[in-house]
Amino acid sequence: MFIHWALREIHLKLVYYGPGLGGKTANLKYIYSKIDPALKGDLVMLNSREDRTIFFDFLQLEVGQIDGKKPKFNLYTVPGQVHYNHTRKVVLNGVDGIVFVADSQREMMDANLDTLLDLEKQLVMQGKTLEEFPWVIQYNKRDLPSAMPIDEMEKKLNLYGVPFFEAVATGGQGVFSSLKAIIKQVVANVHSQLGQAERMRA
Ligand SMILES: Nc1nc2c(ncn2[C@@H]2O[C@H](COP(=O)(O)OP(=O)(O)OP(=O)(O)O)[C@@H](O)[C@H]2O)c(=O)[nH]1
Ligand SMILES: [Mg+2]
Repeated sequence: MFIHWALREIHLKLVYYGPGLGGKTANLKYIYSKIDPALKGDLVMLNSREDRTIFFDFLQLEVGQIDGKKPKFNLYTVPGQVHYNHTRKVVLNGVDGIVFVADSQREMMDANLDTLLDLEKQLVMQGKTLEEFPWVIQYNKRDLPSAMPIDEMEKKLNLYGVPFFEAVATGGQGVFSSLKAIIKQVVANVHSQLGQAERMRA
């Protein structure tokens, strides 16, 4: 979280995290295509020639008000490919909320698990834990024939019973429900942090 007191703006960082090709960039593309231009910035995508994210995607949204301040949600995706570990760490720095985009295809379950463990490790390095941090799970690619049943995926991935959503990110199904749910969690969290920040400033 970053507070610009003069402009009365709060910047909050949401990161889409998950295995390579799981559909993180597809989420941002869909959100970008549906949001009123007055409430969004440009969609910045840093891709390889094969359309894989090599650094991050970025989109800024303005959403309502928190305690008289304008919240700006900065949405990022990380590169899912295993060898971009350092980049994920950089993008994740200062994160306020996470949408974990899992790939529902059965053959991707190991990659989902490895990526979730990797996420937990990165959070611990920032002094946070998955148990206490705002995050939601999006089970993406529900349209594919090898999609695992949700309750099986839940048992493997949803260790802390966080909100979860079924999605087909390319068609938009589940994209806004996931986004709204993470915003809700982050806003609830911010209220308590804001109180502390105001007191430290006084
Ligand atoms: N069938 C289907 N395809 C999807 C879905 N979501 C994404 N895709 C496709 O999967 C491929 C990868 O999607 P991306 O959004 O680029 O995946 P990513 O998670 O950003 O991948 P990295 O940037 O490499 O980490 C693309 O060809 C998408 O069109 C989905 O729900 N269903
Ligand atoms: Mg991507």
